[in-house]
Amino acid sequence: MTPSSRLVLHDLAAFPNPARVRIALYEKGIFDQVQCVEVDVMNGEHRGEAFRAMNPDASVPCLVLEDGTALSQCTAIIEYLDAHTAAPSLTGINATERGVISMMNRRAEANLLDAVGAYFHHATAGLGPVLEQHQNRDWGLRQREVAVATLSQFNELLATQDWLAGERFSVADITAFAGMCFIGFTDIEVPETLTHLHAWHARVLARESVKAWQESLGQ
Ligand SMILES: N[C@@H](CCC(=O)N[C@@H](CS)C(=O)NCC(=O)O)C(=O)O
Repeated sequence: MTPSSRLVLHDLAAFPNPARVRIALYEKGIFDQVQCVEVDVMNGEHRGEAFRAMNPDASVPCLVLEDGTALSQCTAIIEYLDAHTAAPSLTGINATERGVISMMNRRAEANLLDAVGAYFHHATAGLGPVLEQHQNRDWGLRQREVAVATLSQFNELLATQDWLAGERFSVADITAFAGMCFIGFTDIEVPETLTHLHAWHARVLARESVKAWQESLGQ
C-alpha cells in the first residue's frame, strides 16, 4: 500500500456499514480530512484481487491510514477514529463506559445489523444472483427473528435512557442506526408500538452527523 498524506476511505456511501464510518467521521468533525474512493460493489469490485489485497474481508468500508495500514471492520475503524481525534468520544471515556458501550455495540452489530444482513443476504434476493452464491434460507429466516426480537429488547432499554449505552450518544447508536437503515432494504416492519425505539430513531435522525450523511446522498 502506498503511503498517502490523507486518510483514504474505500466504500459506497449509501450502504449500511459504510454509513457507520461516515457518521462517525462527521461526529468527530474530520470528514473533510478523508478522501473517499467509491467501490463498485454491485459489480463485485470488492471481491477482485486488487481490493482483496487491501482488504481480505472483501467488504466495504476500508480505511487506509497515512502509513498505508488498511483497516476494515467498522468497529475497528471507529476505534481508530476515536483515538485519532479525542472529542467527542464515541467509545467511552472511563472503564465502565467503555465496557458498556462495547457490549451494546456488539449487541447492535450481531443481533440487529448483522442479523438483518443475514436475512437480506440469505432469505431474500439480496444483492442478486451473481453476488449471493451461498444462500441458506433457514439461517436467514432465523436471523430475521433475532433482529425482530432485538428491536423489542432495545425498545425496553430506551424506555429509561436516551441512548443505547446510557445517557451519551455512542458508537452503539451508530451501529443500531445502520441496522435500522438495513431494515429499510427489507420487508421487516418496525411496529408502531415500539414507541421508545421510534423516539430514539428520531433523535438519531436529528443529529448533525446523520443529516450530513443523508445530504451527501442527496436525500
Ligand atoms: N462487519 C463488517 C461488515 C461489512 C459489510 O458487510 N459491508 C457490506 C456493505 S454494507 C459489503 O461489503 N457487502 C459486500 C458483499 O456482501 O459482498 C464491517 O463492520 O465493516
